[in-house]
Formats: sequence, structure tokens, C-alpha cells
Amino acid sequence: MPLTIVRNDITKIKCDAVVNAANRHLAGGGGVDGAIHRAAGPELHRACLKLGGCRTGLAKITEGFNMPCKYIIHTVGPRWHGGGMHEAELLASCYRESLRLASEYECESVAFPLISAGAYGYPREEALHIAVSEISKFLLKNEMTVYIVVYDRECFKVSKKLMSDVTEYIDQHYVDEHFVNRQSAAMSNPSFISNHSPRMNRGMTGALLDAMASHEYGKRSFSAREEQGLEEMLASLDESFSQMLMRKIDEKGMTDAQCYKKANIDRKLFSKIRGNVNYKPSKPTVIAFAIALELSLEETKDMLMKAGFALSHSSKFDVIVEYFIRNRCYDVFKINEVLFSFDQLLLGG
Ligand code: AR6
Repeated sequence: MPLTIVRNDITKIKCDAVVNAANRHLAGGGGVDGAIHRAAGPELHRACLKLGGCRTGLAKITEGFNMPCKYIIHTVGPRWHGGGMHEAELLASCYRESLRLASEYECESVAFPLISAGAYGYPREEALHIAVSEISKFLLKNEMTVYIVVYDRECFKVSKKLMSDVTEYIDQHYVDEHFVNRQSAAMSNPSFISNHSPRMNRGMTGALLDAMASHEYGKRSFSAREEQGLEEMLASLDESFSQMLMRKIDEKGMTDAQCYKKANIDRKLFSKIRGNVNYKPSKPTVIAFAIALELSLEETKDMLMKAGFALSHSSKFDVIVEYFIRNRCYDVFKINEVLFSFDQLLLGG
């Protein structure tokens, strides 16, 4: 997945470059800067001192030393002064400059903390938004895997209005999982059925159990006519997920790259799907493509069905996705911010 938001300690992430939220002296400090210096060891401090500091909004690079990455990119975020001191431009520039350096050093993967969102006091919801927006712009033109690493357990307030709209939608549509679980327990547990549903116990279930017990089940051989019928059905299967995807890309007048980039899917995965008519994608992959193609809810369900999935009101993930499709909001990265806030899987491959 080109852009992923993860909850972790950035010093534990294995990737080509880790970005540090440094200060202008590059002299080490608290927060993520302190954690990176501790993990990298004292050589990092010596290497930083040779760089002669760094201006706000710019970035410099060193080796990774004892960190599990090749490089550390040091960028200096703006202090938050209320928003009127070019903070947003400077913060956006930190992401652009860091990504530019990462490209120059041929990094295939980079991990960012939420720059300025700690000691420098940038409101986290806006800091996250700038991070997602700058990184996704960069990914439209470049191939890279980028992680935004969020440390705190506290849930992000993506946008108070959006979060409350999504929460309200979930409240209205989300079927309580326990209710569904009780029902499915009744369907799958024969003792539950025998205790709670005597009629069903001796009905279909009983017949099936009897058949299995007397070894009839699976023993019966197909007649030649039945076999031919099955072969004909198999020969005229419906359009596959991969075929539907390619057809929709053409119908929408998109290029392949426009589609997979908008879907937050990497090129390799897209090539696999294109090259294999029977490719079995994951559910978040299918939904990411449906969003990139701006499909209606019905079309999305159709595409999901081709891959063997459905949208269900007993899954929060599904209800959130449905909310965005119904509201015709087709921005995968915005949807991922909300999914992340609700601790759900993210869209992409
Ligand atoms: N992994 C990932 N994220 C982290 C980690 C970690 N190990 N530790 C903290 N964060 P901050 P700033 C998050 O204060 O606001 C330093 O002293 C943290 O929760 O590290 O840019 C420098 O020397 C927050 O969301 O950086 C500067 O003087 C985000 O990282 C100053 O702080 C950034 O918080 C820079 O302040």
C-alpha cells in the first residue's frame, strides 16, 4: 500500500528512511527526536553536528547508524503560533523536502512521525491532514511506500464534523455484532439447535447429519449428463473481478496508473491483478478500486461480489465505506484517516 497510517514507535519501523522531527540546531532533543537519537546511538549526534543546522521547512540526511533504516532524514517543523505565521506552508514543505531527499537517495520506503504535532504544538488533526495531503500528492508522481507513524493511543479527531457524521451513520446502520454472533452460533452449533430449536433439530439438520452418518454424503456419483451441465456452467462463468476492473477503467476513461494511484494500490499489485483474470483480491483492495473508479453503491457491491465479498451492516468497516460512497466522497486518503480513527483496516493493497 503506497500510503499507510500505522500506530507504532517509529524507531521500530524497518524501512529505507525514517524522518525525524528535529530542531534547527539538529542537536537532538525530546519527543521523537530523543527516541531516534537514543536508538541510533551517539554517532548520530556527531553526524548531525557536522550538518550546520537546518532551517524550518527544510530537511537534511544522515546515515541510520543503529536504527533499522539506511537513512535518517531530519526536518524542522514550524512551531504553532495560531496559524497566521505560515505554519501550514512550512509544515507542507517539511514533507515535500523530506520526500525529495528520500527520492534522491533512492529510498523505496519512508516513515514519518507527525511533524510538529508534539512539542511544537501543531493541532494534530490539521497536522495529519497536511501529512496525508502532501504525501498523497507526491505519490501521484512517484513510486514509494510511505508510512505515517502515529504514536499515541488516543484516537485522532479527524474532523469533528466528519467524525460525528460518520459516528451517527454507524449508530444508525451498524447491526450489533453480538446479535449477529448469537444468530450464527445458533446456526453452527448443533447442541444450541437441539436445546433451542427442536423443530429444526429433526428437520434439515437432522437429515443432513443422518446422511453423513450413513456415509451417503459424498458417495453419490454424478451422471454423465450432470457432469456435462456442470462443465457448461464452468465454461460460461460471469465476468471476473479483474475483468470488471479493466472494463471500468476503460469506461471511465482513466489510465491504469491514474486508477491504481487514486486507489492507493502499488504498481506491482496492479500488474498482478491485470495479468491474472482469476486474481483473488482482498476486500480493502476491491473497495479501494471501487472508490478510485467512483462507483455507485450498487456497482461497488457488484464488484465486491465478483471477488466473493459483500457489504454488511454488521461490520463497522463496511458501514464507514458505505457512508462515504453514499455521500459521493471518493478520496481514499480521507476515508483512510477516518478508518484509522475507528481502528479499522485501511483501503489499498
Ligand atoms: N514514534 C513515533 N512518533 C512519536 C514518537 C515515537 N517514538 N515519540 C513521539 N512521537 P515531537 P515536534 C510523536 O514533540 O512537535 C524535540 O525536542 C508525538 O506524539 O517529537 O515536531 C525536537 O528536538 C507527536 O505526535 O516533535 C524539537 O525541539 C510527534 O511525534 C521539537 O521536539 C511529534 O512530536 C520538535 O517538536
